[in-house]
Amino acid sequence: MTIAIEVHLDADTALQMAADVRAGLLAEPKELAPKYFYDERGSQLFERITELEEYYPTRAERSILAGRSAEIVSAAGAPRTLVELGSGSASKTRHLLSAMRDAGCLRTYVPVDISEEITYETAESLVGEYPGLAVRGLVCDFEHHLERIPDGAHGRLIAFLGGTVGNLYPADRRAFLARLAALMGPGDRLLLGTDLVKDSARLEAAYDDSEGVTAEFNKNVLEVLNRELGGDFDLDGFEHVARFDADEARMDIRLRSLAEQTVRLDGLDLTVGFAAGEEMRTEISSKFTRERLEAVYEEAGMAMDGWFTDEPGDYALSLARPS
Ligand code: AVJ
Repeated sequence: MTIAIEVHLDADTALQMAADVRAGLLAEPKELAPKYFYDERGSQLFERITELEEYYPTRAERSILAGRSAEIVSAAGAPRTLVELGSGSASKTRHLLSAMRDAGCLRTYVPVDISEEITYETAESLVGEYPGLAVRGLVCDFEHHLERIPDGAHGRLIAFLGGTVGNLYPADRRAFLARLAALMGPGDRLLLGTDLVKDSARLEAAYDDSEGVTAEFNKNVLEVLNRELGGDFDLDGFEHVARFDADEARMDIRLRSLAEQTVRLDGLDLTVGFAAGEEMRTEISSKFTRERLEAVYEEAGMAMDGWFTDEPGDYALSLARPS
């Protein structure tokens, strides 16, 4: 069979969200997890963000893959399997798949994504574009089902692109990378996309664009809570805040309550108050340096094995192996 896709989504997902949002709204300060941004509208808004003049990371990552995939595949030891965490429409992945095909090593693509529909669609198009390719997809929340990734006898390249690792807090990031390291064999390599530290004006513009798309994307999480948890958030009662925290080397993204207000979530049987000016964090997006990333790998039981940046040095793809 050319396409085989396993689905691991369950009733758990909804319960998890309810528990998670309740804890976040009762915490001091309040906080929501960035994974709740991405309903259909949120995913569309993120697509628009990637096309904004100010938002450089997606273009930077694509330019590295477009120019250096052959080098990356060779440095990774000509793997037969490409695993992609958060594969989506796999638009940037084709550069890696083509380089693997040209190197004669391409056998299997393992997309891992939360969306069943897009995973099937992508699998169908890719088997058409790469004759002989086997797709063994996984539909799941990869933070929970990492251990279900199929083995690969001849080396796997595990790609985690888009800078999403930057959304994890240091302790969660370390745990996640350590779990990855534990399931990697000596011939496997991680390919990780990370945004790099740069001047705060450019960073803040990338997360607070002049068209207001990022503000809309941020507020959309309230719409998600209204729909999924029976909430009555008034989106006009909040404003988008995006600041670079230089001490922590990360963007800190929040929603600020414009007035004192009360929000009811029937699905949680919960009423929460917001003070005027109160800020609720919705995302962090960490920015790295090469040295910092080396340390991040080391504490997770990996070692950096390759470093590829775009021309201006805005963004990096790095390779790492289990140590
Ligand atoms: C796709 C999660 C990496 O952190 O830059 C873009 C998400 N948030 N603008 C990022 C995002 C606001 C993005 N990631």
